[in-house]
Amino acid sequence: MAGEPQADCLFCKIVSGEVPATVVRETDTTVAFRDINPQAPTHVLVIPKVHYSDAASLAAAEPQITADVLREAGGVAADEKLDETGYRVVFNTGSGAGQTVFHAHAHVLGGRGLNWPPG
Ligand code: DGP
Repeated sequence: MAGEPQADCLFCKIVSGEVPATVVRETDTTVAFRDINPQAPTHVLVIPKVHYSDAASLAAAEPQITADVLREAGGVAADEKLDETGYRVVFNTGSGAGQTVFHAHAHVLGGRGLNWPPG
């Protein structure tokens, strides 16, 4: 059923605690944890606790939780003092755009110069 935990989903296992992660923030609806393969000095993933495969399907079904994810991304940036230097929030969507884990997640990247356009 939409939103329910998926047995084969890595990020659902992080939500449940079955797979460990370095959690930096948590709310009733979201978890933020450090990326295992950081691409910047700060690289944190913010995920909804409910399972949707990507940001667009999350937003269509759960607009409030989508807002929670974005608010928490801003909270991570503030915690990591990225507000002044700037940071990037990225939702890779689809394998052609580099999505490898099909549970919606925001990448929060900062702590170094970030080029535009991204590769
Ligand atoms: P994406 O490629 O946009 O689907 O991002 C998935 C990210 O998840 C990628 O940057 C690496 C990260 N990742 C993969 N496996 C793990 C894990 O077991 N723990 C943590 N903390 N991050 C993971």
